[in-house]
Amino acid sequence: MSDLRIYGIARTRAFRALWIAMELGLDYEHLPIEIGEAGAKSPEFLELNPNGRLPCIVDDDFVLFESLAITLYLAKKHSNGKLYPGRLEDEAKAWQWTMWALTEVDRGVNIWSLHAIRLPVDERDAAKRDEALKVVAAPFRVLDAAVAKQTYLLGDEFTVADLNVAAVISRAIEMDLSAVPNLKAWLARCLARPAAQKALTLKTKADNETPAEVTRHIARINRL
Ligand SMILES: N[C@@H](CCC(=O)N[C@@H](CS)C(=O)NCC(=O)O)C(=O)O
Repeated sequence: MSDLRIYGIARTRAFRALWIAMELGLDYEHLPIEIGEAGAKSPEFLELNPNGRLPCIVDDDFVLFESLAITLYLAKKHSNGKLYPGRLEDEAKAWQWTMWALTEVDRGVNIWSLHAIRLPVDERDAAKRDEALKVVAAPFRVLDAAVAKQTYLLGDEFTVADLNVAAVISRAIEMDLSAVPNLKAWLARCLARPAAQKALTLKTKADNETPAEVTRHIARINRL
């Protein structure tokens, strides 16, 4: 049995943990548990993550929740200065972009994808979808400018900063991104990486197998 266990079906934010694990070539066990009573809200899982949310990892006997804390931890532990920056300032920039992704664009992209793509057509709310586009427009221009002058967020090399931001906004690849062409090219570049493609294959399969009532439940419990 592997020392690293990643909990959460790939449709959820577990995608982020799976992507970094594949990027780092780690040996891991994936437990694709669902949200809700039988999965993330079960007594056994609540022992690991009392939030009852996905993902969570167990690394040997170390337990960690919060998807982007997981990617930062695994990158720092295993990347030997490659995916995880060695310089203090670069490390701080990786934290900056990680927190930016969570606070500025995570919710907006999620709302957009539910009301543009994932909910059954007659249950989508065009007003919520359009409002979400307005919410992400300004931060997307900031990201567009950042990757206009260099290939990746910290320079010439792909790092965990790119992985975190690209993973958070991965569903935006289906938006009309013509107003932010540098962001569009950068996102496509990040998602074309072999590890991202492998994780996306799992995510797309899980998306396609998700019943409408689960998507409806996600929208309702998160007030999206
Ligand atoms: N900030 C957390 C959010 C985790 C989260 O909301 N996960 C969703 C799936 S993507 C979940 O488990 N929702 C079920 C629920 O809220 O009951 C993270 O990034 O890990």
